[in-house]
Amino acid sequence: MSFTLPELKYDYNALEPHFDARTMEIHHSKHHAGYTNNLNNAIKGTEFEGQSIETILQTPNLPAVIRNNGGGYYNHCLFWDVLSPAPNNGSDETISLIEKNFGSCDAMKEQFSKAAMTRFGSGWAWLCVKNGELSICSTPNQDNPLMDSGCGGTPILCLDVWEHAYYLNYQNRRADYINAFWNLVNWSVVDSRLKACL
Ligand code: MN3
Repeated sequence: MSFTLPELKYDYNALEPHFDARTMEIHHSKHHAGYTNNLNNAIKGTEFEGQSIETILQTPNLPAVIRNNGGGYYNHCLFWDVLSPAPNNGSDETISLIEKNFGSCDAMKEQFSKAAMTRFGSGWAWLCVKNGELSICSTPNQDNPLMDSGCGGTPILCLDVWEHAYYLNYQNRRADYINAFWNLVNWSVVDSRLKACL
């Protein structure tokens, strides 16, 4: 049994003008496919073969090749899932937890955007659930909150801030890419992921 590159629920051009088709195609069919293949090759014949991706990522002191490619596999699966060409609003339950933990939805977005903006080099920004509360963090490279270095929460929303995610369309303007992301969030997926953690 091995990991499979998930098919997107939308076309490569469906997220335009916010995320352009060429970036989406390269990001999914080259980068994410690469992480998936490298992960499968790295776990072949090891104790990790047949384990869930969550179990693998929660293993302390993972070999670097499994950490990097396993993170790359998992992080992009979540990323594609929380994007939508027809963005929607969060449920009343999600919104009231955001308001409880951050003061307002705008304050949450501001804190998340800041985490994404201030991540030096390549990495990710995350909205996580831990003990029924929401929190925001960022991780370097393809690390994620599930790993031994992570916040220990379960991620329910993420943003890729590697340059490969935005450079063709936004060049050095990471802030514009982050702002564009908020036009694409599939909050009903975030709602379900949150519900599963409560
Ligand atoms: Mn990426």
